[in-house]
Amino acid sequence: MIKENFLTKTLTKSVLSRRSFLKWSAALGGTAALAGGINYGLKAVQAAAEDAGTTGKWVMAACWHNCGGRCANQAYVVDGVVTKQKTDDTHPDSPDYPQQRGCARGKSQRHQVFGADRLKYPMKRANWQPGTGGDRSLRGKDTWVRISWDEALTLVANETKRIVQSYGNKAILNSNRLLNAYGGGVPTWGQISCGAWPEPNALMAGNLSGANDRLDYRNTKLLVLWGSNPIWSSGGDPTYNYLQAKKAGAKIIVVTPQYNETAQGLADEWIPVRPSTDAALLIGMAYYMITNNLQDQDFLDKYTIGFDSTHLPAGVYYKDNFRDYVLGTYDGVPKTPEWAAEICGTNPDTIRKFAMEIATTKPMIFSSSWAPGRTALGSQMCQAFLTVGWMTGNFGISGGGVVNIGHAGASYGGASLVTGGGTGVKGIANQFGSYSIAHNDLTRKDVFCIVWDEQWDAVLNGGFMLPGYGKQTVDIHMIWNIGDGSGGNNMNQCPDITKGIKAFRKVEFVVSNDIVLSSKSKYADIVLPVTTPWEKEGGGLASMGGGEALLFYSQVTEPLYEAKDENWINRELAKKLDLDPEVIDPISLKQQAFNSLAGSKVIKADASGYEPLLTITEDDIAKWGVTGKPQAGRISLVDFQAQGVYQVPRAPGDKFTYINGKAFRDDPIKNPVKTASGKLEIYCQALSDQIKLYGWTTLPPIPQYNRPLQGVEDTYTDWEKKIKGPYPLQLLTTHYPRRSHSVFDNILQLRRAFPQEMWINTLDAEERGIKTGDTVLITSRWGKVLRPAYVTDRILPGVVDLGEGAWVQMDEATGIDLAGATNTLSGTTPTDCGVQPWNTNNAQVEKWNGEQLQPDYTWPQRIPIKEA
Ligand SMILES: Nc1nc2c(c(=O)[nH]1)N[C@H]1C(S)=C(S)[C@@H](COP(=O)(O)OP(=O)(O)OC[C@H]3O[C@@H](n4cnc5c(=O)[nH]c(N)nc54)[C@H](O)[C@@H]3O)O[C@H]1N2
Ligand SMILES: Nc1nc2c(c(=O)[nH]1)N[C@H]1C(S)=C(S)[C@@H](COP(=O)(O)OP(=O)(O)OC[C@H]3O[C@@H](n4cnc5c(=O)[nH]c(N)nc54)[C@H](O)[C@@H]3O)O[C@H]1N2
Ligand SMILES: [Mo]
Repeated sequence: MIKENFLTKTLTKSVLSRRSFLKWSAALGGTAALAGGINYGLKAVQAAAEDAGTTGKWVMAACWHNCGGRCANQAYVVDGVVTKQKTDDTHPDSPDYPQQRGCARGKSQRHQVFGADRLKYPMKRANWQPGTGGDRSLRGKDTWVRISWDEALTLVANETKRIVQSYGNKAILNSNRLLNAYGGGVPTWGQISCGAWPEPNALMAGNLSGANDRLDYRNTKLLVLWGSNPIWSSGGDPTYNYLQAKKAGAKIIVVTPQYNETAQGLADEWIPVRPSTDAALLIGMAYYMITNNLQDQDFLDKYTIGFDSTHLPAGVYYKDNFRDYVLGTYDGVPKTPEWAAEICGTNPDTIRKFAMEIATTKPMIFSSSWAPGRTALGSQMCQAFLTVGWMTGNFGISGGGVVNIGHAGASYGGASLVTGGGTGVKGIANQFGSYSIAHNDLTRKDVFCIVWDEQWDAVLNGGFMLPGYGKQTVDIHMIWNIGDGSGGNNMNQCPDITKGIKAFRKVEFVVSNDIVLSSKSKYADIVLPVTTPWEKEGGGLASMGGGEALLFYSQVTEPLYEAKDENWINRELAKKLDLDPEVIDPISLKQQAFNSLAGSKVIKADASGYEPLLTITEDDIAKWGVTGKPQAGRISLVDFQAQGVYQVPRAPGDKFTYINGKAFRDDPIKNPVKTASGKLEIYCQALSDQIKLYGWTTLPPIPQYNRPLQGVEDTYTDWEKKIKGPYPLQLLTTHYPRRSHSVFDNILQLRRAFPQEMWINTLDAEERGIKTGDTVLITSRWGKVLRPAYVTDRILPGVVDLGEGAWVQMDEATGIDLAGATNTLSGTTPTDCGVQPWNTNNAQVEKWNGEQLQPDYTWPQRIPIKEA
């Protein structure tokens, strides 16, 4: 499949001039053996290096992707190439003082950095023309032409100038530091990750929905992990920390639509629930608690508002309280476990037993991940979850907690014990501002940005909705996918890839920087190859272990091929755009790394404050070749660099032990929660107002279950009579161990270890004549994908699951994505405060009678093919 590719030329022209490559080339029998890439087999390179008697060295290396872990990743470097990897062995492992161990992805990093499919040169699309874009329909299927950096940057600068002069900065979608200085581009935003959680966390709980210290988890009797799968999706130590709680006697319950790896490997009990129906399950539990008087009424009375008619905020109609909604006092619908079961699918007896258990086991940790909030009307899940948790009174106490935890899972909980300093580089603001994923102030006047669900419609049709300000128009002519670091992959990771491809093919110019031809780059006109953190001068710092440890990673190898760092790209583009390069790129990477080191702080032994982490001498400064002042700290810079990790020693009961919300629990008058009322708000007017202000959906101030768009009800044409519709299944898109989002999906070893398969229940499979391994067609209202099936009883009937992040491989003739990128199936229906409801979707699955898919580890890699 792979014809002549750039790689052959790479090795003969530029890279082979380097000493080490010459050596391997000789050892491997000349360039022919290398035609498959320098990772033609890293094993071969390794063998060659060993044969040649070369000795390498271990260095601490970066693992920079968005999985939530920042684990210790060490690389064995032989002449600039990494031949093997290992993880944290900087100190012996123990539960109190754990190693920061990496996963299969981190340990595959060398296959990414040295992969045959690395972007090697600046390239332009063969049929691209400045001014018009040439034949734009060829984006994504054109051939590529290698060009020089000077040509590439001149073309990018000229197109940017032309588009800004012709249409203004609002004609550019996305921005970065450099473009911000040139007037900016229209930013995109959304609650892509934490779902609906930030607003309920802020407005109901005053952001006191965090976790206790990991060591305190050992004091709990019951740990509920709602919508969580840390074994797959909490990189680093969280699962290990949960395991310590279990060893200390905690019972663990997992509540998810699938019997996931965590339910299997860690939990004592699994409680199944249909996706997007958690609010119903929780309200059914509340009914059992209330009717059996199991709620912690003293806690509710003292610390919360809105639970019953006598504890409502002033002016609120007495009927609008949670208790009466649950009992059905005024609407005539008691929210019994049977009522809940019809929606959420959980057995009513299980609901009762579960409610009894959480209400009567103290202390208990009631913890949810973000996944159940990444749903349509997701806030109602968050409202119900916090409320039912608070009904048990497990707040602000040792061994307890009502917790929403992101992808870090159980870790430190409190403020970081050791932190890196700043780089010294000041940000350059975009004139269009942006909403962030967190709780936003919608009265700001300086914002013009597009929610991710509406970006492709905005490009195609010119319209989108700006929260707080209503319908807006925009006329986009260019997509700016040059990021300052991992800039995101808007083509692959945003809703509706089919529409995304049309949008990319509409504009006059698309530019991208990247390390591989990821989906956003494949559909670009010009791609700029960037260095990975393994190739960057000076190295850098990463916070690990929930802020208990700091990692220093070194430069592993010289920049590969013609890859350049983002700072250099910004600087050179600045010159061509008549901007001052010193403003754009004021501090060298090495100086930036040094500044962060010098500013690193560690908590004092008595926990009274922070002190400098590093002792730095004149000699160090001279060796680094940077400017700086000597300073005294806890350990020497040289030791830190050699060790790669500084971790604060911990032991149960130490001075750093953190209990979330303790001050409020101890004295609610003196230490009110940062909410409108100063209490935990079961009735939260601010939340309801905020959701309404965003403009997409509405929810009442108290937790209720309301029917979401594309929820379980919409799998039926008639929900009352239970007549199934054209999309009779619910589709989950979980975070999958093969990848960090789209990153690593190109690694063949990971493809082989974790196949991109669709989970389907045995009953649903039998009905369709599907067996494990069969190719199936998955269809949603938004698109179609092909994938092999995994038939299992580990997922609820009526639910299917596909891991998110596979690199879309659109078959243009049929419109079917062969790779199974879940965003071919996810639609553009923003909800709540700008949430992308990934886990609320309907699908149909059928056996595919066409050609069966070959395993994707046998597919050709995305290596740019030279123009014919
Ligand atoms: N390997 C890997 N790890 C990752 C990432 C990755 O891409 N790969 N990404 C990282 C990032 S950025 C994030 S945000 C986190 C996400 O981490 P989480 O928010 O925890 O999301 P998931 O891991 O997708 O889902 C966790 C579990 O929730 C269940 N679930 C899904 N929908 C629902 C629902 O409606 N109700 C209930 N009760 N359960 C539901 C799923 O079946 C799954 O078992 O993962 C991080 N970790
Ligand atoms: N259907 C569905 N979609 C989802 C989700 C879901 O659950 N379901 N989850 C959502 C979540 S939680 C998140 S956080 C988002 C993540 O969405 P994104 O942040 O958009 O996804 P990534 O794949 O991490 O994008 C990283 C990009 O940076 C590039 N890159 C990697 N290393 C470097 C580097 O060193 N320098 C530069 N310049 N580029 C680099 C990669 O090639 C890739 O294109 O996805 C969301 N999308
Ligand atoms: Mo995320």
